[in-house]
Amino acid sequence: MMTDNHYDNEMDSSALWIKDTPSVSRPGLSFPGLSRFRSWLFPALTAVVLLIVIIALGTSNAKTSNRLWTVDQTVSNMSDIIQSLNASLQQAHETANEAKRLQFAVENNKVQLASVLDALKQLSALDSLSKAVASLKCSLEHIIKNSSVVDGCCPLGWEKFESDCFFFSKLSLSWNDSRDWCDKEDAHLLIVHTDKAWDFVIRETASQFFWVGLSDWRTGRWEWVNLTPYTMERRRWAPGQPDNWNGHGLGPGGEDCAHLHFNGRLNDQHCSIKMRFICQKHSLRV
Ligand code: MBG
Ligand code: CA
Repeated sequence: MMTDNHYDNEMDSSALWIKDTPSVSRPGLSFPGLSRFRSWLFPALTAVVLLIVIIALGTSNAKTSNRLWTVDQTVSNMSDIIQSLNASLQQAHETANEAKRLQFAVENNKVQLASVLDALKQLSALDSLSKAVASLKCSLEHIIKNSSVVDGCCPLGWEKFESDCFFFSKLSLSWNDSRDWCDKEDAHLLIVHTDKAWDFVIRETASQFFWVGLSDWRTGRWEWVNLTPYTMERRRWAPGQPDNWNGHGLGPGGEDCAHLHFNGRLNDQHCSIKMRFICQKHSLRV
Protein backbone atom coordinates (compact mmCIF):
# COMPACT_ATOMS: atom_id res chain seq x y z
CA MET A 1 0.00 0.00 0.00
CA MET A 2 1.30 3.38 -0.93
CA THR A 3 0.70 6.78 0.66
CA ASP A 4 1.31 10.22 -0.84
CA ASN A 5 2.66 13.13 1.13
CA HIS A 6 1.52 16.55 -0.18
CA TYR A 7 0.28 19.95 0.85
CA ASP A 8 -3.43 19.74 1.05
CA ASN A 9 -4.03 23.23 0.01
CA GLU A 10 -1.41 24.53 -2.29
CA MET A 11 -2.86 28.05 -2.27
CA ASP A 12 -2.29 28.38 1.45
CA SER A 13 1.37 28.30 2.34
CA SER A 14 0.59 28.00 6.03
CA ALA A 15 -1.52 24.96 5.44
CA LEU A 16 -0.74 21.93 7.44
CA TRP A 17 1.31 19.22 5.94
CA ILE A 18 -0.58 16.00 6.39
CA LYS A 19 -0.21 12.43 5.53
CA ASP A 20 -3.10 11.69 3.19
CA THR A 21 -4.68 8.33 2.68
CA PRO A 22 -5.32 7.78 -1.03
CA SER A 23 -8.98 7.84 -1.97
CA VAL A 24 -8.40 4.65 -3.88
CA SER A 25 -8.49 2.62 -0.70
CA ARG A 26 -11.90 4.20 0.24
CA PRO A 27 -13.79 4.30 -3.01
CA GLY A 28 -16.91 6.40 -3.05
CA LEU A 29 -15.91 8.39 0.20
CA SER A 30 -14.40 11.72 -0.89
CA PHE A 31 -15.02 14.80 1.49
CA PRO A 32 -13.32 18.00 0.29
CA GLY A 33 -14.76 19.93 3.36
CA LEU A 34 -13.12 17.50 5.72
CA SER A 35 -9.64 18.15 4.37
CA ARG A 36 -10.25 21.90 4.74
CA PHE A 37 -11.41 21.32 8.27
CA ARG A 38 -8.26 19.34 8.97
CA SER A 39 -6.09 22.15 7.74
CA TRP A 40 -7.72 24.47 10.39
CA LEU A 41 -7.84 21.94 13.18
CA PHE A 42 -4.23 22.14 14.34
CA PRO A 43 -3.96 25.93 14.46
CA ALA A 44 -7.34 26.08 16.17
CA LEU A 45 -6.32 23.47 18.71
CA THR A 46 -3.01 25.26 19.22
CA ALA A 47 -4.87 28.52 19.72
CA VAL A 48 -7.26 26.89 22.20
CA VAL A 49 -4.38 25.26 24.03
CA LEU A 50 -2.52 28.58 24.06
CA LEU A 51 -5.67 30.30 25.29
CA ILE A 52 -6.08 27.72 28.08
CA VAL A 53 -2.40 28.09 28.96
CA ILE A 54 -2.79 31.89 29.01
CA ILE A 55 -5.95 31.65 31.14
CA ALA A 56 -4.26 29.13 33.45
CA LEU A 57 -1.19 31.34 33.69
CA GLY A 58 -3.42 34.36 34.32
CA THR A 59 -5.33 32.55 37.05
CA SER A 60 -2.19 31.29 38.65
CA ASN A 61 -0.71 34.76 38.33
CA ALA A 62 -3.78 36.21 40.03
CA LYS A 63 -3.46 33.61 42.76
CA THR A 64 0.25 34.31 43.10
CA SER A 65 -0.30 38.03 43.31
CA ASN A 66 -3.07 37.38 45.84
CA ARG A 67 -0.66 35.32 47.86
CA LEU A 68 2.01 37.97 47.42
CA TRP A 69 -0.42 40.57 48.66
CA THR A 70 -1.24 38.43 51.69
CA VAL A 71 2.46 37.89 52.35
CA ASP A 72 2.99 41.61 51.93
CA GLN A 73 0.22 42.30 54.43
CA THR A 74 1.65 39.75 56.86
CA VAL A 75 5.10 41.28 56.55
CA SER A 76 3.65 44.72 57.09
CA ASN A 77 1.70 43.45 60.14
CA MET A 78 4.81 41.80 61.45
CA SER A 79 6.79 44.97 61.05
CA ASP A 80 4.03 46.80 62.97
CA ILE A 81 4.23 44.15 65.69
CA ILE A 82 8.04 44.43 65.76
CA GLN A 83 7.73 48.19 66.05
CA SER A 84 5.29 47.95 68.93
CA LEU A 85 7.48 45.27 70.53
CA ASN A 86 10.42 47.62 70.24
CA ALA A 87 8.38 50.38 71.83
CA SER A 88 7.31 48.03 74.64
CA LEU A 89 10.89 46.93 75.11
CA GLN A 90 11.99 50.53 75.36
CA GLN A 91 9.23 51.22 77.87
CA ALA A 92 10.17 48.13 79.88
CA HIS A 93 13.74 49.32 79.88
CA GLU A 94 12.69 52.74 81.15
CA THR A 95 10.42 51.14 83.79
CA ALA A 96 13.30 48.93 84.93
CA ASN A 97 15.49 52.00 85.23
CA GLU A 98 12.76 53.80 87.17
CA ALA A 99 12.38 50.76 89.46
CA LYS A 100 16.13 50.81 90.08
CA ARG A 101 15.96 54.51 90.93
CA LEU A 102 13.01 53.88 93.27
CA GLN A 103 14.78 50.95 94.90
CA PHE A 104 17.76 53.18 95.48
CA ALA A 105 15.49 55.87 96.96
CA VAL A 106 13.79 53.28 99.20
CA GLU A 107 17.17 51.99 100.37
CA ASN A 108 18.19 55.56 101.06
CA ASN A 109 14.95 56.21 102.95
CA LYS A 110 15.44 53.01 104.92
CA VAL A 111 18.79 54.24 106.10
CA GLN A 112 17.31 57.62 107.00
CA LEU A 113 14.33 55.98 108.76
CA ALA A 114 16.68 53.77 110.70
CA SER A 115 18.57 56.80 111.92
CA VAL A 116 15.28 58.60 112.76
CA LEU A 117 14.18 55.50 114.70
CA ASP A 118 17.50 55.50 116.47
CA ALA A 119 17.08 59.16 117.35
CA LEU A 120 13.54 58.47 118.61
CA LYS A 121 14.77 55.62 120.75
CA GLN A 122 17.41 57.88 122.20
CA LEU A 123 14.73 60.55 122.78
CA SER A 124 12.47 58.05 124.51
CA ALA A 125 15.41 56.84 126.60
CA LEU A 126 16.13 60.49 127.39
CA ASP A 127 12.44 60.98 128.28
CA SER A 128 12.44 58.02 130.69
CA LEU A 129 15.74 59.26 132.06
CA SER A 130 14.40 62.76 132.60
CA LYS A 131 11.28 61.30 134.31
CA ALA A 132 13.49 59.20 136.53
CA VAL A 133 15.62 62.26 137.32
CA ALA A 134 12.47 64.31 138.11
CA SER A 135 11.15 61.58 140.36
CA LEU A 136 14.53 61.31 142.09
CA LYS A 137 14.61 65.06 142.52
CA CYS A 138 11.12 64.94 144.09
CA SER A 139 12.17 62.13 146.41
CA LEU A 140 15.22 64.16 147.49
CA GLU A 141 13.05 67.23 148.09
CA HIS A 142 10.62 65.16 150.15
CA ILE A 143 13.52 64.01 152.30
CA ILE A 144 15.15 67.44 152.55
CA LYS A 145 11.90 69.23 153.38
CA ASN A 146 10.71 66.33 155.49
CA SER A 147 7.30 66.72 153.86
CA SER A 148 5.12 64.61 151.55
CA VAL A 149 4.00 67.79 149.76
CA VAL A 150 6.45 69.37 147.33
CA ASP A 151 5.50 71.81 144.55
CA GLY A 152 5.47 70.17 141.11
CA CYS A 153 6.01 66.74 142.62
CA CYS A 154 3.66 63.88 143.29
CA PRO A 155 3.37 62.44 146.81
CA LEU A 156 5.38 59.28 147.43
CA GLY A 157 3.62 56.29 145.94
CA TRP A 158 1.80 58.39 143.33
CA GLU A 159 2.62 58.33 139.60
CA LYS A 160 3.15 61.52 137.65
CA PHE A 161 1.66 61.92 134.18
CA GLU A 162 1.90 65.30 132.53
CA SER A 163 0.95 67.71 135.32
CA ASP A 164 -1.22 65.24 137.27
CA CYS A 165 -0.54 62.67 139.99
CA PHE A 166 -2.28 59.28 139.99
CA PHE A 167 -2.66 56.81 142.81
CA PHE A 168 -3.35 53.19 141.91
CA SER A 169 -4.61 51.61 145.13
CA LYS A 170 -3.78 48.16 146.42
CA LEU A 171 -6.70 48.52 148.79
CA SER A 172 -10.17 47.40 147.63
CA LEU A 173 -13.22 49.49 148.54
CA SER A 174 -16.77 50.12 147.29
CA TRP A 175 -17.17 52.95 144.75
CA ASN A 176 -18.46 55.37 147.41
CA ASP A 177 -15.68 54.51 149.87
CA SER A 178 -13.10 54.86 147.10
CA ARG A 179 -14.44 58.31 146.28
CA ASP A 180 -14.22 59.31 149.94
CA TRP A 181 -10.69 57.90 150.26
CA CYS A 182 -9.53 60.05 147.31
CA ASP A 183 -11.27 63.12 148.78
CA LYS A 184 -9.28 62.77 151.97
CA GLU A 185 -6.09 62.85 149.89
CA ASP A 186 -7.14 66.14 148.26
CA ALA A 187 -7.80 64.11 145.13
CA HIS A 188 -10.76 62.66 143.25
CA LEU A 189 -11.57 59.38 141.50
CA LEU A 190 -10.11 59.23 138.00
CA ILE A 191 -11.36 61.73 135.41
CA VAL A 192 -9.90 61.28 131.92
CA HIS A 193 -10.41 63.40 128.82
CA THR A 194 -7.55 62.56 126.45
CA ASP A 195 -6.42 59.42 124.64
CA LYS A 196 -2.90 59.95 125.98
CA ALA A 197 -4.17 59.95 129.56
CA TRP A 198 -6.33 56.85 128.88
CA ASP A 199 -3.26 55.11 127.44
CA PHE A 200 -1.24 55.95 130.53
CA VAL A 201 -3.96 54.70 132.88
CA ILE A 202 -4.57 51.50 130.91
CA ARG A 203 -0.82 50.78 130.92
CA GLU A 204 -0.76 51.06 134.69
CA THR A 205 -3.91 49.00 135.36
CA ALA A 206 -3.30 45.96 133.16
CA SER A 207 -4.99 42.78 134.50
CA GLN A 208 -6.76 44.46 137.43
CA PHE A 209 -10.20 46.00 138.07
CA PHE A 210 -10.12 49.67 139.23
CA TRP A 211 -13.00 52.01 140.06
CA VAL A 212 -12.95 55.22 138.02
CA GLY A 213 -14.81 58.48 138.68
CA LEU A 214 -17.89 57.67 136.55
CA SER A 215 -21.40 56.87 137.79
CA ASP A 216 -25.06 57.34 136.87
CA TRP A 217 -26.74 56.71 140.23
CA ARG A 218 -27.34 60.43 140.90
CA THR A 219 -29.29 61.48 137.77
CA GLY A 220 -29.59 58.29 135.71
CA ARG A 221 -27.06 59.83 133.29
CA TRP A 222 -23.37 59.04 133.33
CA GLU A 223 -21.33 61.86 134.88
CA TRP A 224 -17.83 62.40 136.22
CA VAL A 225 -17.30 62.42 139.96
CA ASN A 226 -16.85 66.23 139.84
CA LEU A 227 -20.45 66.33 138.44
CA THR A 228 -19.38 67.31 134.91
CA PRO A 229 -21.35 65.46 132.20
CA TYR A 230 -19.78 62.45 130.54
CA THR A 231 -19.87 62.19 126.73
CA MET A 232 -20.43 58.54 125.84
CA GLU A 233 -17.45 57.02 124.01
CA ARG A 234 -18.45 53.44 123.09
CA ARG A 235 -14.90 52.46 122.12
CA ARG A 236 -13.86 52.89 125.76
CA TRP A 237 -16.46 50.37 126.97
CA ALA A 238 -16.38 46.58 126.78
CA PRO A 239 -18.73 45.21 124.09
CA GLY A 240 -22.36 45.37 125.28
CA GLN A 241 -21.53 47.65 128.25
CA PRO A 242 -22.84 49.58 130.07
CA ASP A 243 -25.83 47.25 130.48
CA ASN A 244 -27.11 48.17 133.99
CA TRP A 245 -27.32 44.45 134.70
CA ASN A 246 -29.82 43.39 137.40
CA GLY A 247 -28.69 39.80 137.75
CA HIS A 248 -25.89 40.50 140.23
CA GLY A 249 -27.92 39.50 143.32
CA LEU A 250 -26.35 42.31 145.32
CA GLY A 251 -29.53 44.07 146.38
CA PRO A 252 -31.82 46.47 144.55
CA GLY A 253 -30.83 48.40 141.45
CA GLY A 254 -28.72 47.68 138.44
CA GLU A 255 -25.12 48.71 137.84
CA ASP A 256 -24.43 52.42 138.37
CA CYS A 257 -20.65 52.71 138.83
CA ALA A 258 -17.94 52.30 136.21
CA HIS A 259 -14.65 50.45 136.55
CA LEU A 260 -11.74 49.57 134.30
CA HIS A 261 -11.84 45.92 133.33
CA PHE A 262 -8.51 44.12 133.03
CA ASN A 263 -8.93 44.36 129.24
CA GLY A 264 -8.58 48.15 129.56
CA ARG A 265 -12.26 48.79 128.77
CA LEU A 266 -15.01 50.16 131.00
CA ASN A 267 -17.87 48.19 132.54
CA ASP A 268 -20.69 49.22 134.85
CA GLN A 269 -20.91 47.30 138.13
CA HIS A 270 -22.95 47.35 141.28
CA CYS A 271 -21.42 50.22 143.29
CA SER A 272 -21.17 48.11 146.47
CA ILE A 273 -18.58 45.76 144.97
CA LYS A 274 -15.13 46.23 146.49
CA MET A 275 -12.23 46.68 144.15
CA ARG A 276 -9.10 48.78 143.68
CA PHE A 277 -9.50 52.40 142.62
CA ILE A 278 -7.59 55.27 140.98
CA CYS A 279 -7.25 58.70 142.61
CA GLN A 280 -6.04 61.73 140.69
CA LYS A 281 -4.91 65.22 141.58
CA HIS A 282 -2.87 68.07 140.18
CA SER A 283 0.84 67.95 140.92
CA LEU A 284 1.12 71.67 141.65
CA ARG A 285 -0.19 72.90 145.00
CA VAL A 286 -2.58 75.80 144.65
C1 MBG B 1 -20.35 40.86 133.22
C2 MBG B 1 -20.20 42.26 133.76
C3 MBG B 1 -21.44 42.64 134.49
C4 MBG B 1 -22.65 42.42 133.66
C5 MBG B 1 -22.67 41.02 133.14
C6 MBG B 1 -23.86 40.76 132.24
C7 MBG B 1 -19.10 39.20 132.14
O1 MBG B 1 -19.22 40.54 132.46
O2 MBG B 1 -19.08 42.30 134.62
O3 MBG B 1 -21.34 43.99 134.85
O4 MBG B 1 -22.64 43.36 132.64
O5 MBG B 1 -21.48 40.77 132.41
O6 MBG B 1 -23.82 39.47 131.82
CA1 CA C 1 -22.18 45.77 133.33
